[in-house]
Amino acid sequence: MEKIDILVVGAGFAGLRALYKFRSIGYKVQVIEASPDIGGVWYHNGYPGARCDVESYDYSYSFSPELEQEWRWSERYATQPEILRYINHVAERFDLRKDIQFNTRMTQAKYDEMTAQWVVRTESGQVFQSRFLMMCVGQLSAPKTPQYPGLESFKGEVIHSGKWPKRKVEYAGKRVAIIGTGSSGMQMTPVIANEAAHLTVFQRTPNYSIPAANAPVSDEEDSWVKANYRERRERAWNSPTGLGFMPNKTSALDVTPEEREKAYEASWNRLGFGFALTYYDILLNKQANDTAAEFIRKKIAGLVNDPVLREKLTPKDHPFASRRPSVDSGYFQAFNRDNVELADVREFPILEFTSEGIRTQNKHHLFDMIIFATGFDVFTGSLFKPEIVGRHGMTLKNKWADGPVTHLGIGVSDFPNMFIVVGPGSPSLLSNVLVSTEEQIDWMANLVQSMKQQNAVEMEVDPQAEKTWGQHINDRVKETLYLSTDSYYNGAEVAGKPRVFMPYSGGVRGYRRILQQCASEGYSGFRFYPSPAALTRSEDLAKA
Ligand code: N01
Repeated sequence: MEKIDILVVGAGFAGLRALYKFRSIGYKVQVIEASPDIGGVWYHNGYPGARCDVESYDYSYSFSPELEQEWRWSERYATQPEILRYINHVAERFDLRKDIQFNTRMTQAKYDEMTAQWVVRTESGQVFQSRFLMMCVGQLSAPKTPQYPGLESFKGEVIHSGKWPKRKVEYAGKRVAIIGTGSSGMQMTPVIANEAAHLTVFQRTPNYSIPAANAPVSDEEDSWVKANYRERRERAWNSPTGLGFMPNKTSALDVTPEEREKAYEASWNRLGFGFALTYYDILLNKQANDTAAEFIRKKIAGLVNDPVLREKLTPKDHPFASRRPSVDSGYFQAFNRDNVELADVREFPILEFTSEGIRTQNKHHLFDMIIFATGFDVFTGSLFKPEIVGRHGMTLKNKWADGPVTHLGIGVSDFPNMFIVVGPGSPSLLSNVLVSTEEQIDWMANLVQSMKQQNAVEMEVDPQAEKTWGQHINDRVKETLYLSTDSYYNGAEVAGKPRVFMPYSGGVRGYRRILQQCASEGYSGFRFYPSPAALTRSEDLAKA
């Protein structure tokens, strides 16, 4: 049995950051990773056209000014291979690999209440004992494949975007299907369309998208960012989304239509996600949102030649950004090509897979390759894969049977000495997730240091604090338009999943302040114990 201080599960951006941080303050850290290499989602999502839709300079670690200065991003929005190169560079530079064990899937983590230790078991039968368990398993790492009748009978290749093979996938000259029009489907469509003989995109819900306006980074731009990196980081940390954009203080409804048009036009080909902050109330007020949604619909109309296709590709059934919009590079334009077809599955649902393709209500589509870009069991899918057992045999799955409950998205009552990084209850997927990741990990490290100063061996969330945080999450989301539609934010992406709004919508800046306040109050809502609470209780009982 290997004894360690911090067992980190997952070697993506979060796991590597946790390793770096806790090791640098003197803890023995072990990272276990189910995959053969580092990178997390960026290891697995190698589909054509995969790139980050947060600007490269902001989707990077801020903890080392030297790292910031030496890394040279080549494009405004980095491709997946470039992000993976960056992650590998970080791992080499800070000698992280020596504390990561690959091909090691955690099957169970069980808290031993008497010794205040987590006992972690892996698929291969290895056992670790650790004081703290840190879950860095990501929110988009449990791919979801709809189970259609006949799926197994298809003779061609079937691939999920979130488990893209490491070998070269040959789609040139082939008949390809993409099912799903979220960010993954929208990113790969124009790239695959360029080379496939024929591409059919199966769409259930038309999605809003903003042009990436991607471009190479010039030397001047690179020098300018590097000379001003601290200010750029400060802006990101203090912005609502962690992207550095401050919302315009004006309401979309307080300006003339002409002024509004001008403002949207100015944001459109420049800001990516920042478009949603052109006015502060776009995500707060339906009427304000309508003005942005209408602007995007007009843009789509200008991009798609065929009027029938245009109509089908235009999102109308939900407010803009109430579900995750995409940032694309030529998605709508791809449908002007002769080799690209749209299959609207609301109009003609998929009936079955056949040995040769997909049969919908109106047609038998023939394919050589079918790509599922159908997303993930978001937020909880990866946390529920292993069995996590806290106090009194309580499993995380049971604890969260009606949806996730946490204090500040960081800890869960009944699960002492366990941390969850950028999981439910935190800004997570509503933010630049790297900003939230670093913020949380540094804060957790301070909490662990505070425990050390107080000679505490055990930390546990107060159930009342959990209730209060849950209430706060619900109060904040009611101010927004997020609840007006089904989305993976509220568990609608998986049938039978509790319909609970999972991320924290109060913004990165607000969340930061809440974390700071909690720390200044001596980590309010977290109880510290000088010896295992269960042991003390059993000794007291014995005395009585
Ligand atoms: O997954 P999604 P994704 N039949 O869940 C459809 C991040 N990301 O992999 O909307 C037919 O968004 C589903 O339809 P509907 C980003 O946070 C980031 O694209 O449920 N269709 C939808 O169209 C993103 O939000 C980058 O009606 C079915 C699609 O599949 C998240 O990952 C790049 C279906 C799933 O969309 C997930 O994106 C890529 C069915 N049975 C992704 N089931 C960056 O740039 C599902 N669909 C950083």
